[in-house]
Amino acid sequence: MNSGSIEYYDVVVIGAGVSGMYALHHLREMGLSVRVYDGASDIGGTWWYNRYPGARVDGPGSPFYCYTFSEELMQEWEWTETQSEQSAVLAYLEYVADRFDLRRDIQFETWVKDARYDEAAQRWTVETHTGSRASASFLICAVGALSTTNKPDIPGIHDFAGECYHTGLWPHEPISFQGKRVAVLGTGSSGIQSIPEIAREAAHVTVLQRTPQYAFPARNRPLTSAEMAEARTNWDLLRAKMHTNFGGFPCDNQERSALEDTPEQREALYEKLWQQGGFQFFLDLYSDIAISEEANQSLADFVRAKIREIVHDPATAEKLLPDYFVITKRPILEDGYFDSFNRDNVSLIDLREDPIERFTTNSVMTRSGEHQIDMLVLATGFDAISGSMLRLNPKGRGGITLEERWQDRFHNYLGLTIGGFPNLFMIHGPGSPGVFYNMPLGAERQMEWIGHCMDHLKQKKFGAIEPTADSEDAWANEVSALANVTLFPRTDSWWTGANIPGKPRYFSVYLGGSVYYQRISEMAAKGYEGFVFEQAHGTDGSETL
Ligand code: N01
Repeated sequence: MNSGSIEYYDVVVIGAGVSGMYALHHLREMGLSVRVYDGASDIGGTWWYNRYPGARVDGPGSPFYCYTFSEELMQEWEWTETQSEQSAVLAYLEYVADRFDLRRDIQFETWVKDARYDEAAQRWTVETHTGSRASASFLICAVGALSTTNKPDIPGIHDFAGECYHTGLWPHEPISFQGKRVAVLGTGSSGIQSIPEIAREAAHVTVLQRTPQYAFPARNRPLTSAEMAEARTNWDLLRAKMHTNFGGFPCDNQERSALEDTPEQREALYEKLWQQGGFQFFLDLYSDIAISEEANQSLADFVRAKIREIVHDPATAEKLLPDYFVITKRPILEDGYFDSFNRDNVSLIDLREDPIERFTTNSVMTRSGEHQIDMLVLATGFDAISGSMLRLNPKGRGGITLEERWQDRFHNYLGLTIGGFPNLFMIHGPGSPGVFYNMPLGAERQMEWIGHCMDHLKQKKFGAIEPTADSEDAWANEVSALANVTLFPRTDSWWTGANIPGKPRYFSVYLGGSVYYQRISEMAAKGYEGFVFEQAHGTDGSETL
């Protein structure tokens, strides 16, 4: 493959997380040559980086947060908890990497610093931070929807001389909180998972909260051998159900409106789901919680009452009460978070009434005074969905950068392709269901579409594919129309880009769930409607498809 200082492949994949790993496997099965690059020193992506205390699957959970492409894998792997901890998910991914011999085509500790489309050659050239270069017919960006960390620019933050860690870039060596005064900035999933763990050890934890959160009981528990056996025995059926379920999990889609029930019936359902816990709460909810203000209000009131019940000090409980539509920020599962505020060593600062003025070498100063700290934990989340694509900033036709193309919105077609960037495909990018769908399954389904598309090009002797501007606009309208019938766009969240100053503010996720996969299949079946093709320009001495 080596020709001078450049290596030639059919496909370059950027990212060796859940999506990139499957992309590699699938493309190799198609007989293509593939090189994967990842900045980390091993596979796992988000599961490699997010090692903060308390990190676990906070979705519908095991055993269905997994790949589905291999029946053997399902039969062989033993999940032990309903919400697997980070180390268990990583162990699973390591097993997959070994089982399918993935690492031999992955170059670790390698950042792609440039990716550029060569119009004459109809190929992408990528350059890594070491100066090595590779050329490929296709570029697959499996760069992660939640991997570019958000590090807020707060006065004095760089002066802080104590230990400072971001939950999304947690060190690999053990971190001790023993005897330390720790401030945690941020109360999203990562903050809410880590605060109870840190509080168990630390001398004191100061929680710096900008927006209170609705959080629901995780009630993580061991998976019984009977549950694992049932999942294995019924795998075909369950897998088929995952394909039709809205979010990609083996459960029934709910169709009942909250408004069909009396307030007492609603309360009884919420109580039952609260006691049951886990992500199933959201899957068994009424269908219109995120659509009808009245339905939403009924659940919001229920959760606020629960917070008041759990937190003993009424003034602290008041500060913890969210005042926006419930579940319009990513729903959070908690295990002892609200209860942490009943401990003597945990205090809460509501940044809306007592904002941070600055950090010093050993403290955080808020309007009301100075709080001495030894450690700062930034649980401040990610430049989500589009951030990692923009960090890569590929250059398309005429050298246009993605940053230029995406200045006003994240133009794309089918959440997979971008006009002006031929032969580039995204997995879990803007315009796809991404974080609203079972992510390993979503990656498989998008990758299968991409594989078919590559086959189509080969059969037709096309050298390049890209979407038209009209199809991008139509897709943007479809994405917005789906979002606008819900309450989601009405709350500031990382889903709407509101957490990152200057980011285009709109809901960029495709909210149609599994319908998305029908839509992209339809477009393919109609001869890739909405795309333009270019004949292959002929060979340039390199291998082509
Ligand atoms: O990040 P977040 P996360 N000053 O963006 C606050 C997935 N995940 O890492 O709400 C002060 O949710 C910010 O405040 P606000 C999951 O999908 C999965 O917790 O913007 N505060 C918020 O409280 C999740 O949703 C798992 O006002 C600032 C917090 O920081 C997603 O990742 C585990 C601030 C950030 O919360 C992201 O979760 C964990 C500032 N300048 C996460 N900037 C698993 O499944 C931000 N904040 C294992």
